Amino acid sequence: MAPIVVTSALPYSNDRLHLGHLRSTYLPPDVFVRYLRRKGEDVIFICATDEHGTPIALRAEKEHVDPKDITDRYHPVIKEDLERMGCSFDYFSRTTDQIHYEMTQHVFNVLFEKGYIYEQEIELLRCPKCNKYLPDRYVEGTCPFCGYEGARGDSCDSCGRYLRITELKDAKCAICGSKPEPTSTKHWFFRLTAFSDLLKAWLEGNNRIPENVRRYALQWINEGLHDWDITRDMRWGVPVPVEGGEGKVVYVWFDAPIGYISSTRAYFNAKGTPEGWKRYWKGEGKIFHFIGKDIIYHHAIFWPAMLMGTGEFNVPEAIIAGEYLTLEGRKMSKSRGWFISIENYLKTFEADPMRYYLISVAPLERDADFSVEDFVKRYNDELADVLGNFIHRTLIFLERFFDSTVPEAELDENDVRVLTSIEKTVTESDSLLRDMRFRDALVSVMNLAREGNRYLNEAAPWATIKASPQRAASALYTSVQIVKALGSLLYPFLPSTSKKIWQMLRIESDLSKLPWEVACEKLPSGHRVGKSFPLFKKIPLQDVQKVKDSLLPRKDVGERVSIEEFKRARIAVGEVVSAERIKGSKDLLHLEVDLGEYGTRSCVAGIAKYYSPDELLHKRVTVLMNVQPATLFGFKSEVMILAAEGEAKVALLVPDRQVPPGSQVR
Ligand code: B3M
Ligand code: ZN
Repeated sequence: MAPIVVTSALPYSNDRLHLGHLRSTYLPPDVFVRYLRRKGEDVIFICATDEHGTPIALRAEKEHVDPKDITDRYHPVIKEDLERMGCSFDYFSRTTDQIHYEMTQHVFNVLFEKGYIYEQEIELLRCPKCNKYLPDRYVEGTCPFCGYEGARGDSCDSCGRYLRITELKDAKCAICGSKPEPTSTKHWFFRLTAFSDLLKAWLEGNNRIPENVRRYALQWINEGLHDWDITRDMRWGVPVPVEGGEGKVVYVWFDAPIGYISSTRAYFNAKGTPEGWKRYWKGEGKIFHFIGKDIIYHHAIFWPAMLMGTGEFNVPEAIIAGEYLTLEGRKMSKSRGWFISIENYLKTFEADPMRYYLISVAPLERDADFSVEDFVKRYNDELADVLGNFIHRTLIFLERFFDSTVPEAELDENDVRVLTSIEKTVTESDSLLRDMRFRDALVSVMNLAREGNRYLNEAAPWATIKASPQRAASALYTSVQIVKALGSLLYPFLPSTSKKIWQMLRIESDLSKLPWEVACEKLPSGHRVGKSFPLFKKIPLQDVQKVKDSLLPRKDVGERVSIEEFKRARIAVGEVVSAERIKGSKDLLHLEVDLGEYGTRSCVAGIAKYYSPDELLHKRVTVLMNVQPATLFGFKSEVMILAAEGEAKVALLVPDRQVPPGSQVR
């Protein structure tokens, strides 16, 4: 059995995590690892906080604190959030640990000695006003590949490409906004170009690498790789360990993935077996990385090349990149406040319902959406009705008719058939989990609960208990075996629910250590089970709004205005009496608006893409009458027409009853 190390991407230690992170990077490997442990595999689950890099340094500079103060603040809360969600890391360290510095410098030195790292004078950017070099995120500008205007000095958030700082167009200093000046300085480069063929062969020859990762990575290789600048002129980071490197550190994306190894080492040091880590990273060891899709480049290109270059480590067995999660149909955005943090979610719910939702909503390689209504629906229909209700009914009837004791059974054909479906589910979920098809595996287990419900409804022990107590006994014997199987099989997905089921059944053994196949072992007749308690309390539909209020972010409405201030804006209903396109403009229409006692006013409106002149004629609309007038394309614009804008659509505000032109909005 080959040793397996599973990792989650290392979160930057300057922010708490949200549902998007959970979905792509933290829950799937946890499911995988919990399953592998039950299969008796020699597996470890490793993570750490990523504590270097310019975002942290930049923020420290703005807050006038040491970068370490910031990472000290976030490390414990990030770890706690993940642990409360059930992520069962064997070790969660930090890239500021001493051992990480040693490991990073070791890798640097080995690559340097092998000629894969070389020195070069290069042109970099320096801010004349701040009087310093501007590494990575200290510079903002336009992406030369996709034209995105918010690209940073090291990468483009829009197309996901890695950038060299001098490739950025219209560069600006992120601190003061000045135009930086090119200056020359000495840096170290990783000879990435030497690995094109090896990377290609590795990507093409490994069928455990999912298609999305392979496709992106091969596309980048085919576009041509560039050697990679792996040092920075700044103090925060791992010092460059070779001569002439004083005052420089290695780039955060060079040291961060090495954190996977150094955290493994820290784990074995803590266990008192410092050599133990080697088993996972060398020889037979297999490496699985779970990441978000925005960092495929770093994991499928840089990192394997670094590993290959050292000649000391294995290359990853698989890199699994979860696609995006949207929130209520809109892209999640940290900067716009549109996300649900783990911290906030856990104020209202336990971990398992979200684990269930995020794993079952869609396979990892597809985009998915979190919506509160869908969450409540699945919670009620699937967790409460299908799963909870089946278990509850089984235990209640056992209590009522058989004093909470598993009865003796005389199985008929139907009972046997149902019991066989336990074995079928055990085998099916086993192979799906091995293939990392987490959603399908969960669906398979939930189908067993569905089957249990159907069976119980048909067998109806509450109806047969009088006339045919043996039938009722066999039905409840069969049902409780399904309950037990569910308790066991749900463990990778819903660990605390599993534990509760075990408790209800009064099974003493530690689920995390039981073989996967334990689901097939029958609870013996005569075993006394405990009392049923609700696993998932149904959410009444009238409470959906409350759930929304507690989970969804509410954007700040901005500066408040007084009624008096608002009244200065004179808004009135008007009727469009003429409408025409403006020659030479795709966006503008010229309108004449009848405003009753205020007369007819001319208006230039940027709505030509959304409304035709015909549609507008005789429409009652609302306008701001006392806006500062302007002239556009030779037309006077005296009033401004009011419209709402959302999701690339524009809608005019119209009164919903007839009121005469000139009626004021107050
Ligand atoms: N710290 C977080 C990210 O870009 C970054 C991951 C490092 S993994 C070695 O999502
Ligand atoms: Zn500046």
